[in-house]
Amino acid sequence: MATRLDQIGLKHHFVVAGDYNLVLLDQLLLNENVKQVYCCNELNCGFAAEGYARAHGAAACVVTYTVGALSAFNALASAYAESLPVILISGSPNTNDLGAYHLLHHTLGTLNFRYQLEMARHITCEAVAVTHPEEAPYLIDKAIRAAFRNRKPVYIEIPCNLSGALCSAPGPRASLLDLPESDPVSLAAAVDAATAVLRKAVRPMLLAGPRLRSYGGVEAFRDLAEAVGCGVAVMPSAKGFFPEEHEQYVGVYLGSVSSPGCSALVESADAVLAAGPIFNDYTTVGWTSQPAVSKTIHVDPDRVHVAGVTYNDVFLNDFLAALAEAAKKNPRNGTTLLEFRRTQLESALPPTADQDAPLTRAEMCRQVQDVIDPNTTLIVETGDSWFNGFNMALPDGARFEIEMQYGHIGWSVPATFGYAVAAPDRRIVLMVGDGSFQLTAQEVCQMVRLKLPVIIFLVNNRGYTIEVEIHDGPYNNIKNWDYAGIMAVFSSSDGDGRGFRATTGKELAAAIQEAVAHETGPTLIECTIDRDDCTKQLMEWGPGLPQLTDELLRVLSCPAPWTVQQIRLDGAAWRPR
Ligand code: TPU
Ligand code: MG
Repeated sequence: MATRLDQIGLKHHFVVAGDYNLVLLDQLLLNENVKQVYCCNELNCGFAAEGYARAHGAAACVVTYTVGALSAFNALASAYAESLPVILISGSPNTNDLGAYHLLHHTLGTLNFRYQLEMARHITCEAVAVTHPEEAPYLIDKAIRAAFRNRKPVYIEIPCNLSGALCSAPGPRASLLDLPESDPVSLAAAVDAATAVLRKAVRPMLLAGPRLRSYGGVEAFRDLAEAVGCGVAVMPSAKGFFPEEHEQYVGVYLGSVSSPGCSALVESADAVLAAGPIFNDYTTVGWTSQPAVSKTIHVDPDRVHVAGVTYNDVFLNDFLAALAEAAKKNPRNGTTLLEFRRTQLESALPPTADQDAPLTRAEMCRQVQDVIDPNTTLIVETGDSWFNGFNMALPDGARFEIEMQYGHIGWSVPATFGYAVAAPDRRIVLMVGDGSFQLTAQEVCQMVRLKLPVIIFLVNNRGYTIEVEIHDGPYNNIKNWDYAGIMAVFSSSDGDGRGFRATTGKELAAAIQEAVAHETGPTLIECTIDRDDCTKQLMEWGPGLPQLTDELLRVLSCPAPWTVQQIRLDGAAWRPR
């Protein structure tokens, strides 16, 4: 296992120790090329690996049986949704325990020791359990190969008593990391069909989707864009996959809450090539906006849909590269870009607020924007931080990370930790809301432990503002914390994390100055803003999501034939029509 993790290029793996994995951890420590990084809990451990995979291409984490693995599963599901090859390794009962009728701790207290493997199958593309030392090299390779081919997580279970057993040495890594090749006939046909569509189009557009990076298409997409010469928009989770300073860049496409001028271009296009998109309820703003299917060349990771025909076994990277070769620039393709530029007002810099007035969201964003340089990775958490992030300008080289398909609040803190471990030379900036932070806050202590100079903007708006905009109630209020003060707790006597609270523009500017200069640990800046001070995009997007409204209740709940009257929970009775 250690040799393979090393050979696939991992420099670290993330760990929470437990008595089902201790011997395995000893074995992994023998390979000094792959360092162990410890986490506070297994959910965070999984998310740290997820964040590491974003920066490094792949990741591994090691946990103990059931009590550990079941927590890590949530993060593994995130890696599935976000298309990241994360390898989850779990210790498991000894191979003789079942036959010996041994009931074991950390289990359900039954003799079923298979449930964890069965559960893992639903959230991985390959789940294997080693049951004999000689099977280990084969099964480990099988899982790792699947993770790289599918860009999805995998699960490997290793019994305690086999963790130190001898097995045959692994050979050279051979084809472990190879991606499958496209079917040449399908590929050529798909490229022909797409070329014909693009050649005919007068107002073509390119749209980058979240799967573009996972499936290795970022460079080919750029080549294609330049070959076609048309406008390029990105979906929110693909922000940063096409340079924002490029002359063809037109903004973030998110239906009615797109960046200015962008949705009109995408929706009026007569051909849209969408590369690795995910159109879900969030990204279509509650199914209100999506480029017309009949006009879309829809490029999935392993197939392409053009003009009502699906070309299977055509891989995204191959397709984009081949199309970039075939596509010719059509002088008319620049029309939409020209229109776009005309509609753009001179982008005025946001006004600087009165520096002694209470801090506002707009002033906070204005100052965060100044921190983002070409070497920055901006990570944004679920909440209004998403929308704050979409609005930030990324200079060339800057990167952007978001977990918008899975949308697990609390993801960002451990994922930022993992990302920072993988990319120690980048400036890592996190924007996270108070509600999200409360889920996984403790992982900041690991940033302190490893002296990672992450800058955390903790947006304290006293609640779940994103939920307030979707559907409000008392459940959106949360207990306030002394977020700045928590850094002293995490630093204790052996760390150097710093915490500041900014209630005005002046305090924020001073805190940012300290944060940028602080190199021996993370800095958390608690930005206190009003509960209702949110982006106008959130105000429009939130109510647009399908909710359980009375109208939907009436449409969806078909009473059973014997029901004469149903009692609503609020006490009001209604009769089925
Ligand atoms: O900026 P703001 O106030 O919107 O962000 P904050 O304070 O982080 O609040 C986020 C609120 C939120 C919840 C409670 N966003 N989504 N949810 C639902 C949710 C619950 N549990 C998990 C694990 N993930 C979720 N997305
Ligand atoms: Mg909040």
